[in-house]
Amino acid sequence: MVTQNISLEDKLKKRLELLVSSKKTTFLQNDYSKSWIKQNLSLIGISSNMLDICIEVLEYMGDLKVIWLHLQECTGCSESLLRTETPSFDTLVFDLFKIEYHDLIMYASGHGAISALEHAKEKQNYVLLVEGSIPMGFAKNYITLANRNGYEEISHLINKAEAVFAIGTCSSFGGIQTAYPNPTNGYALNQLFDCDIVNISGCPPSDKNIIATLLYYYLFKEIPQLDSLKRPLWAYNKSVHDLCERKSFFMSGDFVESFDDPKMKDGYCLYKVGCKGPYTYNNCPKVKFNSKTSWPVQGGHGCIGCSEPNFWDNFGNIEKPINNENFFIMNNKFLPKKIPIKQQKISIKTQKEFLEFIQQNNYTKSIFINLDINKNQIILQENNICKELMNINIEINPKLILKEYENKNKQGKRLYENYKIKFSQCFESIQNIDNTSKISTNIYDILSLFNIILNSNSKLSNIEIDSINSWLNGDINCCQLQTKFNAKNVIKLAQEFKFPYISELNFKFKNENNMLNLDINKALSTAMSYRIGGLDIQGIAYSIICDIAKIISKEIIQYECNVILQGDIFHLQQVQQIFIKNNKEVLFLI
Ligand code: FSX
Ligand code: SF4
Ligand code: F3S
Repeated sequence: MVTQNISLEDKLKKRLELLVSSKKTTFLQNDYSKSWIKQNLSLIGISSNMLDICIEVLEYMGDLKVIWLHLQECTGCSESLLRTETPSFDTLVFDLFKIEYHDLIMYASGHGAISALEHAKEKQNYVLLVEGSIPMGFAKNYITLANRNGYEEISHLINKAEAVFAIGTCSSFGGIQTAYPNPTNGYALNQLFDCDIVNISGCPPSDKNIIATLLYYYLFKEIPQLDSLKRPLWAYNKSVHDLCERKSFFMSGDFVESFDDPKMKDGYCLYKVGCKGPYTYNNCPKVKFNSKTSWPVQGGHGCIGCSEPNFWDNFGNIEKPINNENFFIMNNKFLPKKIPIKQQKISIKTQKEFLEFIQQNNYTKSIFINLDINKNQIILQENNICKELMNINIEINPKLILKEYENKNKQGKRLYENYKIKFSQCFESIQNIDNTSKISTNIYDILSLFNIILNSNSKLSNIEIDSINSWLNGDINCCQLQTKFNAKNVIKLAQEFKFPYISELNFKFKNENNMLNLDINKALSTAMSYRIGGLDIQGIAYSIICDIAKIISKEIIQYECNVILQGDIFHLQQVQQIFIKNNKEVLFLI
């Protein structure tokens, strides 16, 4: 199953050459077949230029044998597949692949069913699809099939399978059965078996994602590109939120307040009633369910994150937005693993000191990210030459920043109106701040700016306003602001956030004159939407810091070098993890 570096078209040609000597198993040259094959190809990212050759290959697909096992689950995955329309379920089982064994739709029963399974296994070339988690608790016998328990059944079949697909969140990640306290001690497939397993998560997954993955596999005889959770990228690379038809309402801060809110049918966003779309990666808005009739958010309930690991525990209350108050339970088993970070007790103040440090440690090419309270720099060092990479020039007067919304587009103005209603007291007091324009070069000022605008809907005291004015005049820095708004307090707030999920704010870097210029406009609007929708200030603080770290980390990937981190915001473990995940060698200076 190694992906070779040849074009998809060449792979198809080779595949066809191998197949032509065998007998075609079906005829797919009619308009109906052409149309559903075309739709599926577009889903998996194959150009319609390849339609004809794909059809030719698929005409042999009857030689693909499928064994579908049910373990601990609710049969929802099979139900989802049964409701497929293009192609219909009949087309699937009569014209395409051959289902050799499937608990739910077997016409044979008892010994007949078991002998069908044994017979299929003898043939040795089959694809194994597994629905449900595997109980490993008391005697493993919570699930039995004939004389074997679930674990034995899978072990018996998995080694001879030519490909293995975990269908649904239960077999992909454990799912509902493994939610706290996991009474059957259930496991996901890939926690127990070592082979390549493709996860098609979702509780249930869309029929389209199951079928298109099978088609992809048959067309190329290899598994598609996967994300870090081993899910096909074409289906799981975007968040539900980014594909959602209610997203424009999210961006204008228009939320339904309850499930019987009449605004529900006008398309208002469901974040406030618990939608977890921003934290969930799946293409549900695009492929939908039940013959493409609807999907959860269209039907009026927020996404509950069903395609993510441990969604049942980690997302807390399903009908409330994530915030510390609604924290429910977190199953540590599924929290992202923390990779230990290398640390050194040293502080670097100048480029000269940086170069000396590099020499002492025998580093070749390095990037120094210094986000210290007084100075923010990203310096690339190559062959002893240093080059500054980042530039920050941002207006930080909250009053002037908010005023800009009066000249924004319709969505921006609408967001501003919603903010003025939701944060009326805070908004009114911000109007008492001086008009002094202050351009900052410091990320920590941005933490304070967001915090002044979004901390809470309470009046700012005269002392707080005076303190903000002194900050804008340059008399004090952002770490000397009144406690509520000072930048160090924002880091503390971020540390207090209980969830591991980042609300993506969309900070951006614009590349101007080979320098990365930080742009905060979209991020502020997005943060205002999240805040109006019920994310707490801890969640906002956490997301600002992690989001900035994410874009920096992505920008520097291209240099493929050692990364040296210095600054208070790197004390946040999640921020360190972002760099460790994306970049080569990472060192943190304390
Ligand atoms: Fe149910 Fe499938 Fe959920 Fe699980 O779907 S819909 S409990 S993912 O294994 O049957
Ligand atoms: Fe859609 Fe949910 Fe995102 Fe709102 S929060 S736009 S309902 S996915
Ligand atoms: Fe599941 Fe959310 Fe889709 S709940 S079905 S991933 S919209």
